[in-house]
Amino acid sequence: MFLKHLRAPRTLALLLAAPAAALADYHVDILPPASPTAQDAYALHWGVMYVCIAIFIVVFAAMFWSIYKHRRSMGAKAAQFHENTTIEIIWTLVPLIVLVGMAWPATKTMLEMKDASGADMAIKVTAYQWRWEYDYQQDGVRFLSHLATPRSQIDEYNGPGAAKNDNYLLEVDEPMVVPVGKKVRLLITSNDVIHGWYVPQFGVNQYGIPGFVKDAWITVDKPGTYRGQCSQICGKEHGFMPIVVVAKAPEEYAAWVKQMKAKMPAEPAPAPAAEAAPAAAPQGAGEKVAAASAKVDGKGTYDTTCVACHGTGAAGAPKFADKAAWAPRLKQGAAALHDHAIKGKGAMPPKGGNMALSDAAVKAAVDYMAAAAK
Ligand code: HEC
Ligand SMILES: [Cu+2]
Repeated sequence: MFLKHLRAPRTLALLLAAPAAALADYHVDILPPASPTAQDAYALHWGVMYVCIAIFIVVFAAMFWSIYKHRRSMGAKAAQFHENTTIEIIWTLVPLIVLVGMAWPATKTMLEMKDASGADMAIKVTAYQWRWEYDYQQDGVRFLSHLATPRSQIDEYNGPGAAKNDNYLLEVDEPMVVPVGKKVRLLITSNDVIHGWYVPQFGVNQYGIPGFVKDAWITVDKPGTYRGQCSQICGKEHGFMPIVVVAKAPEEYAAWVKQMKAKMPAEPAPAPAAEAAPAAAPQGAGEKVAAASAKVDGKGTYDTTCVACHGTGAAGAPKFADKAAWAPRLKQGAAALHDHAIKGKGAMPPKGGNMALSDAAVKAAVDYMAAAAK
């Protein structure tokens, strides 16, 4: 039965033929836990597994022994113990004790997972189609984290594509960084659809739900890199929004905060009144809208929204002022570019993911980017 489920019999043959030393690498287990609640979950996983194995052995041993010992050829007569109160109490109590014995520690762990009180710091995690934003509540650092695997490794329309990286689809341009040994509270939400912040080694798999803020917590005990993925089917690029968390010693973390702060864009200036006008204008005020949108600030929109990807060329976006990257795109003409920026194209989300932007603001940003690439 089990063999039937092996992908290819060849795998089995290889495993059997491999020397024992090589086999040492093939242990079957979940990833090593790296946070207290993950440790508890790991202990529960194996604890419950041992209970299951013990029950399996006892039940099957009793069954096979009974079948063998009381077989018909030995002239066995079936014992009659209908309505035997003693035995009914025993076979109700034993499973009850086993179940409560497992449920008790499981419930304790669940409650512990939900208790983010007394945290040393908080990070607001916002999911977008298809990237993550980390907003450090105390340290004032805020950034987007995108898939870093190049598109050329992903697309296989014309053959197998480029050679894949070791951490293919599990690598980002800007990882979330946390200090080791500190209790970090995560405030998880979403900007569009339901996503899931899932990092197996932390034992955290929390939905990000638009309009709700859910919390979770981690205390990473060892410096290192921990990887995960969005656990909800959140749209066509669902597989392309990995999570990478790097845990650093507190001093290194402080240095990272300083470095990130230097990179942060200045606070955006308050939106000029003209930008609010198109949305507020009543229907039929066509002329006024046109006049207002003419004043929309393309550079301002670019600096607040589009720069996230186009500034560095993250996730396959044509880089700002990179003439070679823009040349073939500019050939499509302004109308097509406007349309693609508003409706989205490939890995580019509609309006760069900022649905609060007016169409005019997006068009102005496209014009600004196009002018810089000419
Ligand atoms: C999440 C990352 C991201 C953000 C934010 C983003 N873009 Fe893009 N953009 C991309 C990617 C990726 C492409 C390449 C899409 C493709 O051709 O498959 C792209 C392509 C474009 C193109 C070329 C489209 C074409 O037809 O070749 C324009 C124009 C553009 N973006 C404008 C904008 C504007 C304006 C903003 C800000 C309002 C913005 N982008 C924000 C990722 C982004
Ligand atoms: Cu998602």
